[in-house]
Amino acid sequence: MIADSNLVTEALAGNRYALARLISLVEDDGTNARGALASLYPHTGQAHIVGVTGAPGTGKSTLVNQLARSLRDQGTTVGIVAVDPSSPFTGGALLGDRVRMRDLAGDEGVFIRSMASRGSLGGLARATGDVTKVLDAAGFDVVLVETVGAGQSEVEIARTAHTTIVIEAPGLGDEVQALKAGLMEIADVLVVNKADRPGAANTARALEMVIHRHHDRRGNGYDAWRPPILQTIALDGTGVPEVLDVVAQHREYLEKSGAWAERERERAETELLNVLQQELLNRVLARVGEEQGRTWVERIAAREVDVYTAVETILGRQ
Ligand SMILES: Nc1nc2c(ncn2[C@@H]2O[C@H](COP(=O)(O)OP(=O)(O)OP(=O)(O)O)[C@@H](O)[C@H]2O)c(=O)[nH]1
Ligand SMILES: [Mg+2]
Repeated sequence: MIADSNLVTEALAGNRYALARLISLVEDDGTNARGALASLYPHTGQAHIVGVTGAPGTGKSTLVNQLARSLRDQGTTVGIVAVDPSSPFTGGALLGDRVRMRDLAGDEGVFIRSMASRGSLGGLARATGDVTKVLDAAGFDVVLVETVGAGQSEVEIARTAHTTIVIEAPGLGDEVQALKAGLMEIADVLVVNKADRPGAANTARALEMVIHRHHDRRGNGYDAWRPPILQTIALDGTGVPEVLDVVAQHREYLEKSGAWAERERERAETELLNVLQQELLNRVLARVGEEQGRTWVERIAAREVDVYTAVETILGRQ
């Protein structure tokens, strides 16, 4: 057994067992996790964090698997975080995970972690960010983060990546699926997967129109990157090297334009606000106490007091 206090040292030294334990510790949060995160944080900031998001079943897991294999062929080490929130679509994810495990098992240059669903989506976002930090600190060159782009929280997770790949697939509906989830906003690279299926070219064309209209509206600030649209067949790897080329180009663009530093600041700000919000809420709730809290809820529901007056009173008492 390795003591919790040695986990960081061991994990950073390349001990995979320690790394797995450290990730579990961080996932579960708690006091020990905070200490571990504090000591590993100075070692973060090296990895290229690449988010892979899109509607359920578009082929995210299959593509992540292929991207990881191609990166390994280039000698690049890869951490993978697969977020699998409790959803009715987990069948595909599980299949994808199994495929991935088999292909990449036994390779020291790859570390895969599937995230269990958390109590809350906010908790999931926090845990994903922290696990990504662990893999970054452990020295993986690229960290691929797979999230189902199905809601605001997933969009938020994707926003913490340096490069976000949004995946579409033909035949998922009449409209372009990603539009609904607001994923266009965060796409740095668009991939139409399942290009072996009919309709892929149409999907690509539809995306082209939308993304370029959207891009032109963004004006010409520092964000001069036009998200390229690529087609892939993740099942056999067709188009995957091209995706990696574009991802590398995006990294170069970020570094040269100053957008890399800008994204780091954005991430720091989002994290600070999220943690501050959560901590303040926890502290206030702890002081109010469960019983008092319930009393306030009852009084608001009974129209004895409105919510603003209630909050003013609660905070005034701190
Ligand atoms: N025809 C075809 N099928 C594909 C392709 N890529 C993936 N699939 C299949 O599509 C299904 C879903 O693939 P996954 O990789 O699990 O998709 P996912 O987006 O990770 O799914 P969730 O995690 O459940 O949202 C699987 O049956 C894959 O084999 C492709 O390029 N062509
Ligand atoms: Mg999946």
